[in-house]
Amino acid sequence: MTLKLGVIGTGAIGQEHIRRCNNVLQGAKVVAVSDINTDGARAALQRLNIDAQVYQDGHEVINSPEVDAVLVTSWDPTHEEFTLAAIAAGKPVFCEKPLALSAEGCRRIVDAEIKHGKRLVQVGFMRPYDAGYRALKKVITDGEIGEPLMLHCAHRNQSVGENYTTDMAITNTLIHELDVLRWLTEDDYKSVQVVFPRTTSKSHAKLKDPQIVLFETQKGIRIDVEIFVNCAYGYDIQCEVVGEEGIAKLPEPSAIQTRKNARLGNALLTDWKDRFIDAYDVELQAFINDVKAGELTGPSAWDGFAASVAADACLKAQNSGGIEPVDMPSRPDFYAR
Ligand code: NAD
Ligand code: NAI
Ligand code: ISE
Repeated sequence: MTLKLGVIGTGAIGQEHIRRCNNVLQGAKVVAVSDINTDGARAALQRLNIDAQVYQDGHEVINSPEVDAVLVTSWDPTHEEFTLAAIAAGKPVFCEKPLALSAEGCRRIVDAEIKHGKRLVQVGFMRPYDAGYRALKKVITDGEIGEPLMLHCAHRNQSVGENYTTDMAITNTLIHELDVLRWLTEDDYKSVQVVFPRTTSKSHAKLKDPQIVLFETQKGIRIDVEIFVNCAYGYDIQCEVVGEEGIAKLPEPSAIQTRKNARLGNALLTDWKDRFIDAYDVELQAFINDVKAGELTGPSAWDGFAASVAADACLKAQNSGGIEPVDMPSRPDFYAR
């Protein structure tokens, strides 16, 4: 059986996901799309040479009898509404991160899913599917570096647009670390502080960039994450784990080394699409397979909620300048691992 997908939002990642579902992955095809920019949606389908129904509204996609499962790839503030609507329609939904803009919004999704009685939501946290992060986690769980004591991380984007504001460094960018570092350390955050170094001249009035986010976890691990979204030089994700017996570092993406003009060089990537291209393939194939098997196993609405609980504390810390607690409720049995 081919799983028929509806995609809400045909922007950068929407187009990437449509392409991979139809041309790369097995067992699914996109049959319906919507975007507030309907012409843009039509143009995207034409460019991708894909024949799918274009609807005016995301709710029409969700409720179309032709659609078995939904991908939400529209802007962050729309995720909660469409995910709740998919749950109400009883359809599995893959929602890009963040699941909602606040923990309160994620909680509404968690409550709706529990009321439905079966998992329907997978959040687009793709890093646990990345081969590098998986290898890093294995080194830790195999005990090769002893107990983790400190993590030094960086999340750098080449540049962002004028609509990207100081809070989005947390809700749109750091949200990946908020998820993957929980998964990597099998720990929860206890408190957080945000400090602002001198702002780059490449930023604008509504964005303080870079930012440094400092966490303490329940086990006492100290984590620093630099978020620098106008770093200019490339797309760069770093994660170094300092343990009792050694250090483990996320591998660099493979790149050809050149020797030219008396210089030794390794090209760097510039775009998240390329950096995590394989991880996106694996996460969506897992979603398709799990929907067909009748049981979702990837990043859950609870994982989306957990990341947003930490994000809320980070937003508070951005404004207070102080150390803010992260109060994570205990995991309901419904989401038992
Ligand atoms: P984008 O601006 O290129 O695309 C968003 C699209 O959504 C636009 O075409 C817009 O017209 C459409 N849209 C907005 N509101 C809508 C609505 N109510 N109904 C239908 N369409 C609507 O942005 P993007 O870079 O593609 O990001 C989209 C989402 O994907 C964001 O939530 C972002 O956080 C997420 N994202 C995730 C990753 C990742 O690494 N997992 C990478 C990029 C983006
Ligand atoms: P696992 O299969 O035991 O799952 C780990 C548990 O942690 C799951 O119950 C899940 O709810 C939770 N979890 C998943 N992603 C999380 C996240 N991002 N943050 C916090 N919690 C998270 O452990 P395993 O095998 O190490 O898998 C880890 C993740 O990678 C899972 O999401 C898994 O589905 C996914 N994965 C699956 C592949 C597949 O082929 N099915 C391949 C690669 C990754
Ligand atoms: C974008 O939405 C993503 O999810 C990328 O992975 C991240 O690096 C970027 O900062 C976000 O804007």
